[in-house]
Amino acid sequence: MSTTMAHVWPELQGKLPHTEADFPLQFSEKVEPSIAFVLKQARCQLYSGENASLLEQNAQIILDFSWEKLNTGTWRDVDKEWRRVYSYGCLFKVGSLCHGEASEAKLQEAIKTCDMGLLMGAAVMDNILQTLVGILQNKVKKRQPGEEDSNEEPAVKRVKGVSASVPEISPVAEIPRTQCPSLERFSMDFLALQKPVILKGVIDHWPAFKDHCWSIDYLRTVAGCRTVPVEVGSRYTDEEWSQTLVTVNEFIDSYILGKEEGGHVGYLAQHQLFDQIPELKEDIRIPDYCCLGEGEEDDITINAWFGPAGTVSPLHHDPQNNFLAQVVGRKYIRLYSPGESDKLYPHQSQLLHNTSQVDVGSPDVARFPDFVKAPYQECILNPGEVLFIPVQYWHYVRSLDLSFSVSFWWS
Ligand SMILES: O=C(O)CCC(=O)C(=O)O
Repeated sequence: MSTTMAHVWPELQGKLPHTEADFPLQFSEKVEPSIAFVLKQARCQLYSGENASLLEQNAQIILDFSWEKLNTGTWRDVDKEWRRVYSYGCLFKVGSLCHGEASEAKLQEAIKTCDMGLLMGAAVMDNILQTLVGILQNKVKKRQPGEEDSNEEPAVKRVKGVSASVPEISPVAEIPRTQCPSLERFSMDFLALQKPVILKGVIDHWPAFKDHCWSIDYLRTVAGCRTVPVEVGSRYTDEEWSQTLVTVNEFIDSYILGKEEGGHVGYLAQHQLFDQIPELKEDIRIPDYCCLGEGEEDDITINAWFGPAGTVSPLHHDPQNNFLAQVVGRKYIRLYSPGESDKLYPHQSQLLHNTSQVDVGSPDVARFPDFVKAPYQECILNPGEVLFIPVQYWHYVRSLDLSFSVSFWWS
């Protein structure tokens, strides 16, 4: 770890209101007076700049108290006020870490603190944590491409599970491809009929292909020090499957370059990545066809799917239309129409009712005899191609290479 010191505080401070009186701290009565008092004290300490350790202590009280609230009951029922309080706690902690000279380790901790606020908190003060993390990210030492591997073979050669076996696609089951159809053609031939199709030539202009090709090195550069949630385990239906928080660099080292002991599979599959890392969002575009939906652009959910060869998304369906855009590597995808649901043995539980009990890669035909009777369509989705998955269509996805896809859920 580098011990370089950075004077980052003046730049961060420039993004805060000029005076303490202008710094907003308004909460509903849900927030107890005792914690509201600590918030005010922390604000005063942030502006007086006299005692960073007292500020740190108060920030920690705010974080611990609100963390407890965030982890009580189901996430859906957590009051947004507590998510706001948590964000303020993160903001005060960043202030305490970055006062005076900040070591590389403190900068890294401040970045992690911002990310925790962005992931678990609710936006406060015009999403100030996003602004601050952008500044901090530019101050930390970036790993140069290949830097960590100076005595090893190039990273790309060590990528886990390169060249997983490529399944034969039966010509009768193959999902059709079409070259950049007009909006009208797509609407009439595929959307209205709810027919899957692979669109070619519709994302070639994305900066992710033209300007900064997405690669391990590029991800390290734009997001290496950022903390993100990842899924650990072969598939989300497995008992031992879990979620954890790691930096993008740690994820690449452990799960992409295979330094993780025990052959665990890790999948960076999440919807917040593009909000967290605006540089990545600038590299993609919402497909024009989404305008055929009734929702607003803000209602479109954009998911990132980044993982090594062999990651599997079990057979499931979603409540919206989907454009699954393949940026890096190839994926084997199998689709079943909603009409086949009774042959696919959905889980009984409310949580997994959209997921089949059948392991498509190795189906237990004795337990699930009707599964083999269900007709399906399949494809190998190549970089630059976009698969239209109509709403409620069952899909099973297995990456054949190191893969990065982006999905757009729209209605
Ligand atoms: O790419 C994957 O692994 C899964 C994609 C998916 O399930 C989706 O976009 O809804």
